[in-house]
This record gives sequence, structure tokens and C-alpha cells, in this order.
Amino acid sequence: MAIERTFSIVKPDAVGNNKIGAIYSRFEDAGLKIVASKMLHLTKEQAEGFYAEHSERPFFGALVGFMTSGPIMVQVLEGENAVLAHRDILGATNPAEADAGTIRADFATSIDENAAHGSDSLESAAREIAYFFSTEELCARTR
Ligand code: RTP
Ligand code: MG
Repeated sequence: MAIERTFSIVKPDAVGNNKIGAIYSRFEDAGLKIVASKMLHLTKEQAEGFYAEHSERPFFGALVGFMTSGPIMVQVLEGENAVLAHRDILGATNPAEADAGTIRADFATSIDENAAHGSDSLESAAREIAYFFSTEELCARTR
């Protein structure tokens, strides 16, 4: 098993619903360690850059509007197979299709406002971590 780092966002809907702690508990209960964390209110340019891969999709404007609608929490999670482990507890993009007990099943209201983000590959994780954090902000969790 490889120790990986992945990137996570608690999105504006979940922050607004006071679910930061509840969602962080899901990470910790799954054995994922938080190694960096901060609150941000994204600018339009930051949100567009983060989701650039979707810039030609019909939902892009709504996605950027939602992601800039309020503060978010961004964090780096570390653990065994962290990318896939995190996607597993996140659940499907559309909460109506998410497995029971997943973050999106429990905290999301729609495909557009779906509570949290998780990197979809190690390559995405590296890009997304570097988008929001300097290496000095990533802490070693040795105990
Ligand atoms: P995320 O990047 O936010 O973790 O979500 P994801 O990997 O599960 O889904 P992705 O395909 O990367 O889409 C990014 C966000 O765009 C919105 N979306 N809407 N209406 C639609 O068909 C549609 N498809 C995607 C979702 O809010 C999704 O989280
Ligand atoms: Mg995605």
C-alpha cells in the first residue's frame, strides 16, 4: 500500500450548513490525516483556473458561480491509497447516485451543490495541492 496525498475541498454549501467538522470527521474516521488546511473565498479567476478542465462544459458558469458563492475549506489528506480512499468516502458526483453513508449522500443536495471535492488521480492531486499550498504549508504527521 502506498502512502499518498490528495486534495480536498469542503464546498460553499457545506461550509454554509456548518458541516466542516462533520466532514473532517469522515476523513479522520477513514484513516486520512489532515496535513494542511485553510479557509478561502475563491475569486472567479481562482475558481476558473482550478476547474479549467471543465471550461468548455455547459455547467462551467454555474460551477464557478457556486464555488465563489461563499468561503470554502481546502485541505491536503494523507494516507494509504489516499486518492481512491478519499473518492470512496466522497461518493458519486450526483448525491442521488451516491452510496449510503458517503459524504455526498449525507451532506449534498444536488449535482451542482455537492458538498465536497476530491482529486480524481495522483496527477490531479499534485496539481491541485500546488494550486493552493506551498510545500512549507504541508506538515509531516509523524506521531
Ligand atoms: P469534483 O471535481 O468537484 O470533486 O467533482 P467530480 O470529480 O465528482 O466531478 P467532475 O466531473 O470533476 O465535475 C466537477 C463538478 O462539476 C459539476 N458537474 N455538473 N450538471 C452536470 O452534468 C455536472 N457534471 C459535473 C459538479 O458539481 C461536479 O462536482
Ligand atoms: Mg473532478
